[in-house]
Amino acid sequence: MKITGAKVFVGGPGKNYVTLKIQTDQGLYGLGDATLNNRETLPAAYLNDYLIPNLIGRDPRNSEDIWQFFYRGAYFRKGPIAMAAFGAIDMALWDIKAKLADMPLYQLFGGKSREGALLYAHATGTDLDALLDSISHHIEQGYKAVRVQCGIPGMPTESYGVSNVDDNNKHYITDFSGICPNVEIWDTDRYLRYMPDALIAIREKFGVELKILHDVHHRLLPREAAEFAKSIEAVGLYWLEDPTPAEDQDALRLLRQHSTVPIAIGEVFNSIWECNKLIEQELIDFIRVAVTYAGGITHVKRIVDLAGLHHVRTGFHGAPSHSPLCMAAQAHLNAWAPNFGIQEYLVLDTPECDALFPSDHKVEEGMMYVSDEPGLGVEFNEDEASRYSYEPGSHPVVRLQDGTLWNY
Ligand code: GCO
Ligand code: MG
Repeated sequence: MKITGAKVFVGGPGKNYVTLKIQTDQGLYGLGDATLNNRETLPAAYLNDYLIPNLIGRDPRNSEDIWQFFYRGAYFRKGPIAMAAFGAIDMALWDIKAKLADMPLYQLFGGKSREGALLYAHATGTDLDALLDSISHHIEQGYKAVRVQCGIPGMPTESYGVSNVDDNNKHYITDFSGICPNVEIWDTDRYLRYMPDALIAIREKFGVELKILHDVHHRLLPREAAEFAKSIEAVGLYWLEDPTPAEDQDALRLLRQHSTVPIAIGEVFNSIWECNKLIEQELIDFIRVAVTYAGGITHVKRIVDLAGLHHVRTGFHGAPSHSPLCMAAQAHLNAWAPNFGIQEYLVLDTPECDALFPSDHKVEEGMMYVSDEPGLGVEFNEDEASRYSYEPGSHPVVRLQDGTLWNY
């Protein structure tokens, strides 16, 4: 069996999905996602210029050797652009392998450990009242876990993750007005004074059963993160996400010394070499990598297995920028992983998205049910794809009030 060709498509309904289709001489094809949010043209160029010419003629069943060939063969290792491009190839090869076996992908990992995978949705409000309404809206839809992000009084601009609740599905992460980012202003003191009471109010209103998550988005210093985590112990958070930028991994020890709040980190990581210390030293409770950004199924499965040895559960990244292909790859891992925790999920199933990526993966009552179709269980409609093209967009950048650049 041989790979005969591969094509990259960039574009989608309101998002620049980077979709790879690998064709074989047996008519079977595989699909993968290389969408690196707000840098989408770069994995596409890496695929077109370097990787696809090296794929032609190879046996697609040798996904491990192909992964090693690209990873080691590049000489310069890791990095989000390369790993997203490898990730798309790897996903597509596993798609082909499972189609050859005529099995849904999760069967190749070891079958199902659960029927449905717990999801969390994003609740958001420009103030606490709006956030409480947004949480109620998600509970009415059946969600048992919600991430809560709230506007902070007196903060000069909206904080991370806050959007107008009238549009719960709004993709607030990307601004499509151009390639140059907007500036948001951050004030740690206001956040530390306001957010603990807001979280306590949320717990009081919704009771003990609701799983509450909160994303600090790398904004605190280690000492501040320890203070914050200590002050919200009574809330009983399901997780506190990215309390500090995780480049300085030893800093998390301070947080651990002062609090037992579960910590989730990893959405910006792209290899096991950024996860291994946090996992092996048990400095985190949930690993947040995404199958796209972290080199595909082959590499992420290694991370999941390492995490399982250290009581660390999965909480894969599922921002709106991840295409249904990445979410499908994660759905298959979630069905299998003995150390599955939760899956982030933002509603993708607009009619336009469904038309581009038809599938019967299902979301019901805050749970995801994996498709039983062979392979990843997602199709790609190339006629629909021809309606879309790349649109320049950007993340905001964050500055302190005195102008100092901070962490988005
Ligand atoms: C999350 C993340 C995202 C990121 C985004 C950046 O927890 O879902 O923090 O919202 O901001 O993926 O591209
Ligand atoms: Mg996050």
